[in-house]
Amino acid sequence: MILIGRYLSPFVRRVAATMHLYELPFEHRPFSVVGEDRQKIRDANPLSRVPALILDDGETLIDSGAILDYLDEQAGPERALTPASGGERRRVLKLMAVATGAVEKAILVAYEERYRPEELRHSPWVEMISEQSRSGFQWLDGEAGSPWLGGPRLTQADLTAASAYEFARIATPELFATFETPKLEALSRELGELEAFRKTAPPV
Ligand SMILES: N[C@@H](CCC(=O)N[C@@H](CS)C(=O)NCC(=O)O)C(=O)O
Repeated sequence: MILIGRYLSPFVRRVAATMHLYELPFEHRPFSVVGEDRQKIRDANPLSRVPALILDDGETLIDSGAILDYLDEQAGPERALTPASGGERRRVLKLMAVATGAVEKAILVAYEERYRPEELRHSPWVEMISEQSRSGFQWLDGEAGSPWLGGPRLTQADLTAASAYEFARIATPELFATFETPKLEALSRELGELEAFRKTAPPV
């Protein structure tokens, strides 16, 4: 399999960490969504987004949620990091929805700073999306358990939340200026103990 996208992307990272944990070998092509690799990404995904996963038979999967669904299927119900049903599944899906939502808003904030000229920025809009991101990360911090978010065992919620959190700390540190996130810090440290997660750490 071939995984397209840089590990700086929290969406690529959660897929890569999951593949390492499931011991599914893959070739990594760290193409960037900006610059000369854009066409190569578009060849795999009409939206020019990462991640994309090219399977051994040539089929290409896009969107990290759909890719994780495929990987869970490959791992089988015993090893899948997303619980199969019931309240445990609903909780993990909710945690993942908040984590991906919070980081999507952080990405928008980063894009505002990176791509929009300062004189064209509309500060109420930037404040609105910043607040959504902050609120998501604060909520996650309140939910974090000991050590895992979803309870006693590691789930996809942990990989997703830590990937999202670590990205936002790098790309939008200003979002965290007014509150502490001790539990997300602890989660990040705990996952850092796992080689499968550690080796997906984006270069800083
Ligand atoms: N819902 C998508 C989001 C993927 C996404 O937003 N990827 C970013 C990189 S972090 C990207 O490709 N951005 C380029 C763009 O959307 O133009 C997923 O879960 O895979």
